[in-house]
Amino acid sequence: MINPRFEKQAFKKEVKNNVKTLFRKTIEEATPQQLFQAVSYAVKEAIIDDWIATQEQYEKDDPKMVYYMSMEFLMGRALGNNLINMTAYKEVKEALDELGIDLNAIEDQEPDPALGNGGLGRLAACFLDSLATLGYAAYGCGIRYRYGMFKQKIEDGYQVETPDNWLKDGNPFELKRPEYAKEVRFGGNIRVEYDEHGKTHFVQENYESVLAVPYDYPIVGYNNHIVNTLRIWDAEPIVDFQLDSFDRGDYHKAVEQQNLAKNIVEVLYPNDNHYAGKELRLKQQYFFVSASLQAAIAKFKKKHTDLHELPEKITIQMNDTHPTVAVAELMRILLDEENMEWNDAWEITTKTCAYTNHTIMAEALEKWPIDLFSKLLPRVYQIIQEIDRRFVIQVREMYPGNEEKVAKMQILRDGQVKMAHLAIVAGYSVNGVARLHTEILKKQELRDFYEMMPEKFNNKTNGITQRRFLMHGNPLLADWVTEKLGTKDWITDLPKMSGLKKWLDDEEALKEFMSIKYENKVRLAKYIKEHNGIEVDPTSIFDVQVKRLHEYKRQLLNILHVMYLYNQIKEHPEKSFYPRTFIFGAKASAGYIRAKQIIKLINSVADVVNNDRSINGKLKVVFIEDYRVSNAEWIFAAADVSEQISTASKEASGTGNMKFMLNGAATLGTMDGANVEIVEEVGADNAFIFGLSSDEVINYEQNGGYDSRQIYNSDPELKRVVDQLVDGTYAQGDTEMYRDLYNSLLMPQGNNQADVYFILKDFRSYAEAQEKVEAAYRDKDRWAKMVLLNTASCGKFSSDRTIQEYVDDIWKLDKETISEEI
Ligand code: 26Q
Repeated sequence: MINPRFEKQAFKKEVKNNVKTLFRKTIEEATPQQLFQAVSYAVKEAIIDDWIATQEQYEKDDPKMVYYMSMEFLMGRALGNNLINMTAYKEVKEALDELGIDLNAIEDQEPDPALGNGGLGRLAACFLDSLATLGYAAYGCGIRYRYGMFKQKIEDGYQVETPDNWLKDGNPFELKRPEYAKEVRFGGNIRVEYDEHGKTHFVQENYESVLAVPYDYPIVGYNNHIVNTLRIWDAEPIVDFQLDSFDRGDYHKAVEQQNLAKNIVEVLYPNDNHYAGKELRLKQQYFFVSASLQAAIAKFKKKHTDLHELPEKITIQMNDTHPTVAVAELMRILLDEENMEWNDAWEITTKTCAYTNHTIMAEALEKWPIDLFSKLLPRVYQIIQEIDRRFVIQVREMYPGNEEKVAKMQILRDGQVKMAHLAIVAGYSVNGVARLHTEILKKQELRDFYEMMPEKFNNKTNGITQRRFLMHGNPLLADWVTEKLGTKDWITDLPKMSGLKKWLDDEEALKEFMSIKYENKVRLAKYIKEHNGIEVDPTSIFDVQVKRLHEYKRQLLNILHVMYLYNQIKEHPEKSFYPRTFIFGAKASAGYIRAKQIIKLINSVADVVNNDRSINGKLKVVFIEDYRVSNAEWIFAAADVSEQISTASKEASGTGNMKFMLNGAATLGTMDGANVEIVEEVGADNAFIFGLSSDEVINYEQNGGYDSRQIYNSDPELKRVVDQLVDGTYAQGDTEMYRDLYNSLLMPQGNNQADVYFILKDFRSYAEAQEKVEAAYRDKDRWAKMVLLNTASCGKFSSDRTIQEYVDDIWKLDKETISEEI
């Protein structure tokens, strides 16, 4: 049944009216941005009804809820996605057509909400979509950064960051909720008081504080009238600068609080998989965690009097260690504000909090200097000391005389607060994000904890939402899938995709599948022409690597191979070579120099290769500027080859790999992260696997690395490529521009041998896998089957499956349904 608000005449009227009341304009006079606003407010009208009904139903049923705490939510644009989940996309498109408005152009007016870096933030967004779609009560809790992930410009081949002022035109989907504001306190000192019963109380004095003000975003479930909430917090000064303080002579305090409030939520840290021990980052963490917990407890207390029941009604999932201060803050609230005893508070906390690990990269582990931590959060620090003291007693009981264990496992050690240790000790569940990753955690990184508390450890292989990454990003394929399966079930039940296997031997179907891929390549080629000015051939192989730029992800391996191919083509012009387009998209953290050099190198190679007439356009290299959720949707749809080439053991899961698979691309990858499970689903013959295994990598690492010089000296073609980094070929004669990259491959790195990411070691095996890709692609029939089989085998990788596993094994939530009539 269609929602009456989306009924064509009614919807058109609403849009017209919105343009009038918001902007005093007619449709014809309004700018595209104004039309976006007017359409979005009309959509929000419809969402609000369901939102209210959902929240009333939750109020009535009182289901157990999950609070998904995350520093990042990489949501992507809301308008198109909301229309899809309300099942109103086509109706609205038609209604707007009748008004002479192009929905796609309107969607393009929406700034991409980029409150996240990459995989971890996008995973949080997919999880919210799945939670609402499956009918589970959930809150996303995060920060309303004034500036999200920076916008990337490429100037002269270099990355230049510009601020992402995503709120400048206002956000039609958000709802400010000042009535739920909470105070959050920082710093000062703790005074101990005793009451008349001799009980101790801890009072924070001389603190600074800010007001956390929530903004709610609707999270629309697919076709089920459920609307959950993403609650992100803004900071405001508590004292009103202009009215009170000046008069009261409190001018300095007022300015300070104003600054504190402004600074806290100013900007997302653009580090991905890298820890920076900045005080402001810790302030951000405590700020949103404290506000979210206060709100959660207040909500619980509206219905319940006994806090011992808290774990039956709420569960808190910590997205990596970033919100781990939650365990101590929950203890603080229970002890100091609710006057509970330690043992009771601890039991409640350890039944409520759970932790997801997203990385084994040592440089990403959060370890806060005790000095900084205890000054900023004095009471929370005292509580962590007590947690640590009791934990050490436990370790000593279990491993008498083994002080080495204590040293390895302690929360407070070497002048640091080790957040992962705190999360594991206080959490009731610890999970990794792909099978291999969880095994590595258990056997290596977190081995001591696993041995002491094996029952906490479990795996939850990541997933992605097919609503955004197929329905919205690739409507042609989505419609084709529905037609071939004869049902839309796959939209909420992705394993149904396996039904496509019956078309594997149907030539007509294969042709249709490939012509949809072709259309999507044409669409991307147009985008590339518009944004990069580069002409690419949609009949060439689109070989794509899009993800954050990081050494372990090995974009350098990819571009070195492009340099190698270029040499081959130049040297053997007679050899047949299937035309290829290598597409990159990646942001480098602003301070990550080597990552930025790799971006420059890719652009330099692109310049040389794309402008060399002698190779007849056989090879093209494109660096897509400002890779983000909105252009990602188009890129996945257009890819033939999915580059997933991290050093084995380093990529916890990867989720881009799943988005490519869903859209009918073949994986070219190492046996790392979720690639292992992708190959398991699609079969080894339908993927291109190369390189060292994670065991081999770990083994080398434990023995100080490997000798990259030996490979360099014994493989002349590879040597030539590496030397081209410093012979000026790609630097207009400058031999120093890429010296550091060259050194990284051949010179010892600190205490390690050279090439810590095994690029030269894996090069030959990568080049061979690339040859197999080319051979497979030439055989049109074989290729079509292979990529259709990829789409047909992607069922496991829906975030719906992942969320159901979290619910069954960790969260134990109650399922909710909302009736049709509203
Ligand atoms: C930590 C401290 C201070 C500043 C920043 C950070 C920080 C920020 C972001 C540390 C790590 C991240 C992001 C990590 C991340 O995105 N990890 C990815 O998570 C995905 C979802 O599970 C996996 O698929 C990827 O394999 C993993 O790299």
